Amino acid sequence: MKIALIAVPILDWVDGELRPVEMDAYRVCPPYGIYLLASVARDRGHEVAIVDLIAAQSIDLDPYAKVLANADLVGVAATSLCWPSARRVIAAVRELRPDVKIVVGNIHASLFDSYLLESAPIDFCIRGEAEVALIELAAALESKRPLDSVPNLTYRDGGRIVRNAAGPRLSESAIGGPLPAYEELPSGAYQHLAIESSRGCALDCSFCSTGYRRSWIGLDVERFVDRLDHVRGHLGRVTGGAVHVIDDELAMNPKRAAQIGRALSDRPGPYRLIYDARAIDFLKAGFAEAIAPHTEQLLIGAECGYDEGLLKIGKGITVDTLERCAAELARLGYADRADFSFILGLPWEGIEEVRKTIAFGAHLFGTYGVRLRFNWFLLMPGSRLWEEARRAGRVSAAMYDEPGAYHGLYLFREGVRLTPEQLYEVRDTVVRLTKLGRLLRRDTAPIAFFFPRCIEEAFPPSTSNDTSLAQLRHLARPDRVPLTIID
Ligand code: B12
Ligand code: SF4
Repeated sequence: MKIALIAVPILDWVDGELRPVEMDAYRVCPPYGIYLLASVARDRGHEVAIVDLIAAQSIDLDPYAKVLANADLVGVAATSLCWPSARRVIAAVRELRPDVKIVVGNIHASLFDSYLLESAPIDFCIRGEAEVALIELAAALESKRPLDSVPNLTYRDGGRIVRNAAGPRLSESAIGGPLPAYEELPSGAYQHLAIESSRGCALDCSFCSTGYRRSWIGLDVERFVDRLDHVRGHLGRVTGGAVHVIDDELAMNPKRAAQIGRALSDRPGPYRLIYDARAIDFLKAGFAEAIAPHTEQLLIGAECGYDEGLLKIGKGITVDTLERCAAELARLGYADRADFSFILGLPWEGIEEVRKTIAFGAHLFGTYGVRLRFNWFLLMPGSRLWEEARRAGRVSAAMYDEPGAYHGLYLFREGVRLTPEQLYEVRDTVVRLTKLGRLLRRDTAPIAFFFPRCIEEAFPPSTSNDTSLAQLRHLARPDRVPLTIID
């Protein structure tokens, strides 16, 4: 069967035009899932074309007209923030090919299968892992078999939407099957390569939207390192020269992760890895020491600067864990390659909690030299916090249909409850900290922070204290209101 697999970038309005933004403008690393599924399907005898619109930085399908004209099945990947672009791409595919079967996969399809089938001109959604489901779907379509045996599939059957049962989770050896088709990576499009050493996570943090929570499968250490060596053969195609290990948390099993570090030390290298890991795991099983020589950059989800908040997050860490982790990284000489990522404005937070988080981050930066990222809380579909907001009728799947929701005022205000004055206070504090950081450290951005554009637009800092109500009263009773001078 001829299959076209499409990766789409996040688009937003910039100067009146829809353009790739955020991570998809920097193109940190390729969409691993798409390059992997391409290899899996080829391995089973299908002819696959990869349409990488993130690499192309455009959702114009003209260059792929021939591929799409010949496809029997078109697959589109969609995270929640990519769904607005995916909808546009799907509409364009439908216009070119009213007859072709379209399947949507990835996290947004896993979360909102029936909504997507009802609201977009698609035929199928595959929920969760697709290595088996996509192949089974292709086989069923080729042989015109009924679809009820395809695992993880949701589809329309007459007027009904049918959700087939999910198949078992992929085994370790299946996750370590064919390698992603990086021989097709457009040269110079991405900064780094991507690879997975494990899938899922043993935890279930309240803000997190990753798919396989409380379910973790790690590749055998030697199998992973062999795969990493194969993938590194494609480093010439990327600009930055590192490999992003895209696991939710690399050291979910710290003993295994330490073995990975040691196995890398036994091979020629160099291995320049970028990865996420929990603070607590750097304090176990010699992981921090073993992975140090292979670390290009790492991200630690520090989340809050106070224990009550960390308890509500549910990551099994405290501020003491974070402090000990920062100290360990400093002792081993790579604190300056570690980004401690904090969330500001979690649903239970007022200004006091946010101040505590910033102060704690500043302390880690000043004492141990770690880098800081301050991110605003965003209600992201799939998390327990999003589900709470949905139950309260504050968010819905439809809110992620159009570009711009990510930076929109509504979603921001539904997540972050600080007043505009408090938000400006936070901005001023972090900006002062950032200036100090630049004086202390030579790297350009030891502290990353952005101020929400929607707040700047809706509540500009220069807004005077005049209220519309006072003005109306002025008009109604001019005799009662004294002359005012507005600068
Ligand atoms: C690597 C990664 C990134 C990379 C992405 C690189 C790239 N160009 O794709 C970087 C670092 C750039 C990134 C950025 C962001 N990410 Co991210 N990212 C991940 C991460 C950790 C791994 C993704 C991955 O490759 N997994 C391994 C592959 C094998 O799994 P997969 O992609 O899910 O693919 C499988 C299935 O989904 C399915 N499938 C996938 N595509 C398709 C297509 C078809 C047609 C079919 C049938 C099936 C199918 O089959 C695949 C094989 O089983 C996930 C968490 C996770 N574990 O999935 C978060 C995750 C996807 N990211 C998330 C977020 C929030 C972001 C950011 C917004 C972060 C930020 N604040 O900027 C941005 C936005 C990115 C975007 N375009 O949407 C959320 C998304 C939540 C949501 N509801 O959308 C996740 C789930 C993390 C989380 N903990 O909440 N991310
Ligand atoms: S934030 Fe990290 S530790 Fe928590 S559930 Fe998500 S991936 Fe797991």
